[in-house]
Amino acid sequence: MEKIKDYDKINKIIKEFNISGDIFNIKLVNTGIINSTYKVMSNSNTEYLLQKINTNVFKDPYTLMKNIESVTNFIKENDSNNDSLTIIKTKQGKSLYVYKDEFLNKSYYRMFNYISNTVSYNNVDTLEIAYNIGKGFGHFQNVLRNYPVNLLKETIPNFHNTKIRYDNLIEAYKKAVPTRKSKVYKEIHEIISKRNKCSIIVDLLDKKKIPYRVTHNDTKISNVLLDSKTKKPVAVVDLDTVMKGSCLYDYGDGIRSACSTALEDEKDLSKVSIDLEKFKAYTKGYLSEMAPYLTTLEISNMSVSVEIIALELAIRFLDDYLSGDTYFRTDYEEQNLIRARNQLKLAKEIEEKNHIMQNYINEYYEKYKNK
Ligand code: GN1
Ligand code: MG
Repeated sequence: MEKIKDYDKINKIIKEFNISGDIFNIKLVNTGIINSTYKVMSNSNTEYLLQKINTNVFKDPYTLMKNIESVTNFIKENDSNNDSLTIIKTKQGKSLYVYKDEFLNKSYYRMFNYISNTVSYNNVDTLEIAYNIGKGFGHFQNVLRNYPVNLLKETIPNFHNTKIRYDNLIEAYKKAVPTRKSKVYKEIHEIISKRNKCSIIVDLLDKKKIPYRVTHNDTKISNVLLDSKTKKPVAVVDLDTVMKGSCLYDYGDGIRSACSTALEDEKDLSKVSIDLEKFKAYTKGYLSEMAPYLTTLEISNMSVSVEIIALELAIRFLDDYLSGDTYFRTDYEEQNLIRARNQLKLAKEIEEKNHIMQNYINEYYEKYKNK
């Protein structure tokens, strides 16, 4: 946890929300690389999360909050096993508080309850945790199977459209400053050689060969809260990107996040690979929830989806590096380039293990499909 720069301002903003008791403590939580998050404790023993929405990324915060409100209400009504976020309204009964600075620039804040007796992880240390994260995201998709997918608005258009992400990267490369352009020559060529992979899932959706489902779109491990004692999944959080999409992106991104042997910005590429034991555990957890509902084409594309999402992340990181680091938060000059190289290495490792991975997927599918 870091020190808070604008303590007085944050303190004032928190008071705009309908919290119980008085503010006792505020801490900056630094896990995401998009929004800024603060954990707020009140003297009535209740904990909250305050978040400033990054409007550079989420252009329409009101639509975003409507999606979240609708999905969390649906989960609460239809899921007796798991919990979901509760939006804490402002004293005016709104789901967003708009802060205006002295130049009348607006920033948007929202608040959630903090789900107590839960933990979240940035690394998967045990197979039990990998299984439970897979199960948590699988359960989320399972519960939302019957949610009318077209009610959801697109909070970030073409978010997991790997084809468009690829085209954007090529444009960014053309426009980039020479100093940065000269550093990515090898990576750009590697990505170009994999161009066909970028269209696989998008084409299946476009041609209606696989269904649109309610998807989370940011299935990193820290987005499943686990029970602190039993380590069973309790709730899925970070619902900003809940939209319609392919379950393959969620599954692939979950494996990418839970089963890489190194952090996303590890520089030593020899450390970056995929941990097959964690992969098996996550896949088991996921399929124990979703196997009965997936189509044959979804199943047969599961292993390649992991490679595709790693490639997509490499593309997005490289695009941001070439465009001057305006999207992802960076702590040092070449962090986005390092992240891109890391994800390309991961994609290569996954490609090599593709058959082994798909065999396990088929095995667990058979095991759980009739449950
Ligand atoms: C961003 O901020 P965070 O960590 O929740 C990004 C994801 C990436 C992830 C990579 C809205 O998520 O798509 O996978 O970074 N979220 C958005 O670390 O772009
Ligand atoms: Mg996120």
